[in-house]
Amino acid sequence: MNLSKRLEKNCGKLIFDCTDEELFSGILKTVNELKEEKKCEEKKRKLYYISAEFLIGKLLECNLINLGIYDELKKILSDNGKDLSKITEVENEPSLGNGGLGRLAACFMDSVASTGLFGDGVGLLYHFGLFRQVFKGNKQHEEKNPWMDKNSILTKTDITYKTEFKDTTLTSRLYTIDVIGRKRTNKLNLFDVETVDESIAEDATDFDKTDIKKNLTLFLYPDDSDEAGKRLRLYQEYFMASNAAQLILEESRRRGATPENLAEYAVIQINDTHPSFIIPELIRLLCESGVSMDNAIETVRKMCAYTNHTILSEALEKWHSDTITAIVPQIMDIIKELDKRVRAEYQDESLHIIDTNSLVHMARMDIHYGFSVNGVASLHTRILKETELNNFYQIYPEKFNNKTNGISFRRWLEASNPRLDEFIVSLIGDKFKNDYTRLKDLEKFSNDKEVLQKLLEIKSANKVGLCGYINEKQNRNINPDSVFDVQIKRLHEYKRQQMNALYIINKYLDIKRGILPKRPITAIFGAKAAPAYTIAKDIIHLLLCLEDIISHDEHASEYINIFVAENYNVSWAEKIIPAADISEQISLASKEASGTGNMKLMLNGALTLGTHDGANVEIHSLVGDDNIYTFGDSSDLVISRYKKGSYKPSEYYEKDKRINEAVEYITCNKMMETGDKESLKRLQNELINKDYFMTFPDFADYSTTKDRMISDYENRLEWAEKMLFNIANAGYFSSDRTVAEYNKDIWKI
Ligand code: 26Q
Repeated sequence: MNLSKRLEKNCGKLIFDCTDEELFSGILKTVNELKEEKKCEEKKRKLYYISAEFLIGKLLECNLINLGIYDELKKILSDNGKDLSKITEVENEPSLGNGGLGRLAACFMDSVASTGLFGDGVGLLYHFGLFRQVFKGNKQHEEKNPWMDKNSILTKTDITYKTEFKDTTLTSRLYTIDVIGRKRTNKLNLFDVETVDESIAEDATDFDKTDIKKNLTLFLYPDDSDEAGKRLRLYQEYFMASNAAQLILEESRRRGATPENLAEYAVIQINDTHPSFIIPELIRLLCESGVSMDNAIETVRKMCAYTNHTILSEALEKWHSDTITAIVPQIMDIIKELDKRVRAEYQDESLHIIDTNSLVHMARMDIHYGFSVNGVASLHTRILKETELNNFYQIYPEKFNNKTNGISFRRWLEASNPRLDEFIVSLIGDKFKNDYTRLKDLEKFSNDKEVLQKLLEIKSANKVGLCGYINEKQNRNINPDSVFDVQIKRLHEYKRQQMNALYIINKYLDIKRGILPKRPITAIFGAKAAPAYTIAKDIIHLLLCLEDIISHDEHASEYINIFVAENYNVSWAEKIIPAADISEQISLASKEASGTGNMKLMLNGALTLGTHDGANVEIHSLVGDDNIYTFGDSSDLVISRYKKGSYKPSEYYEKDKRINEAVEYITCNKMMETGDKESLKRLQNELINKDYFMTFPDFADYSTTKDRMISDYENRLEWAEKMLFNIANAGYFSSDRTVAEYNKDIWKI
């Protein structure tokens, strides 16, 4: 049946007569039929990617692309006076992730299916996901974020399991989402609690955190949380691990595995330590089925691989053994046994799973009882080996490996920037879609003025598009001819949005003094702060107050503006990234494990303004000195400065005029009238007396580098050439490459 007929059948009437909502359901049905025709046969060995987060974003558009029917459908719709981009708007965005780690899992699922590997994701079905951010009184407020509706992409299965806790036994139900890749269809398996009760959620933070039966899968935890929430997080983690373990055992058994040869049938990638209870849980279940403890441990060790995503030591997960005992005693027994075996071999305290304060170090368990440990960018892996996990590297050098992160080019080029995608295809054909490093072929156009001009035109068109979207969503008028300077990522002090804010204050004050930039600048931010992270919320408040003041300053706002996107999410990213000129990647060196927004922006022709951190280092070596703007202290210097403990921000504040002026502004009269005095004073005090993430030492270099960048922007053709080199060298960051490396070195499926 041809596509147009099929769609009409699925809508139950003529396309011309359908509303966007009706078309959305009809297209969803059509996708479901077509994906059945794609091969998804089972193989012997299967990957299970277990993650507490899958930040998948809206799915329809990418599914159409991967099924190869996007262009045809778009044409059919427009012949009937319908706009596909309006129809895809109908879909709710599932908010099943916090940020980078969750989005990475989603890109990996796309690449696993698109490169034809047999592998599923396993996680939790959060009814409200991460909170929705709303701005009121220049502050962030959190609301719950329902996303499941009748048009849901979820399939309810009849698979249910039991999970035992000390005080209750829960019944789970498995829901699946199809991961429709280029080459095959895999599944995202999300477990829910049968008894969950959405009505107990008053709002995004206020609900009865003790009623586990009703609340376990209501919310995704923000990456920093209060005490009451922490216990619930433990329930979530064990529930996820226990269900994943039961699913893996059942599916493997069905494919012919026995408890003895299980490791030939399944390999598990543990996405950070959140799913780490899978290790003791699998051991426990194998023992229950009659395998000896020794054999169970050896089997599980051959199955599990751990990815580390952070070097912030405060972010490494630890659970008090009393808490684990109180909630899942059967798991604490296994962890004690695992710890005992470590102790028998190593005296060094720092290698033990359970420390002297009875804290269980999840990463240590993963390293001892898994076969692989990987970092997510080369600098990050080096730091893990040399400092953070050096003691483990000494005893298990063979387990350590690097897997530099990547992104799905289907979503972050083809779907979100069709203008650029089409232009690239017109220049070098579409073979690069099988091997994205072939984007390198674009370099031969680096002196072609027509090509460079066209790149600038595409960027302008995308900027105009973003301005329209911003106007529609937040009723702000942005000048599309201004430089779009973009910082979009979770709000965290180490990512240093505050440094960007200080720069903006300096510029604003310069403008008021009559020092005008050649071209207007628009600083675009998108960031959610964890609800319990006070300073992060203070920084959001600072940004919103500045946005408020500057936008009401008729003269200055001709030259500089701030725009903060409300409820920044994947959909926002898809609009902002194609329109960005400058990519702010300004974390304190050594703190950002990798970053993936940096890769998306590079691919879309934004130039990086970045520190020597995370994957910025790799971007730098790919594009060369001429095509990136780097600044700031090296990670080695930063690490040694921490060791010495000698950093005094007040010295910079007193000596450096620009820093002094910007920091003073935070509590000037105008700001005090506009914002919350307590919040602004607290932030100012934090900067002057603590500045834990060392913004001041990097500030002067940041400012001059950014000034140089903005002045270089005026040489439009040279800038376009730099854009071209960035796009041409972004191929390395395809997640198809990343998962191929995981498969070659770790999964072997
Ligand atoms: C932990 C305990 C309790 C509640 C929440 C958490 C929690 C949740 C999420 C801790 C951490 C996270 C998220 C971490 C994260 O997103 N890390 C990012 O991972 C990206 C993918 O590898 C990297 O590119 C980023 O550099 C890294 O910050």
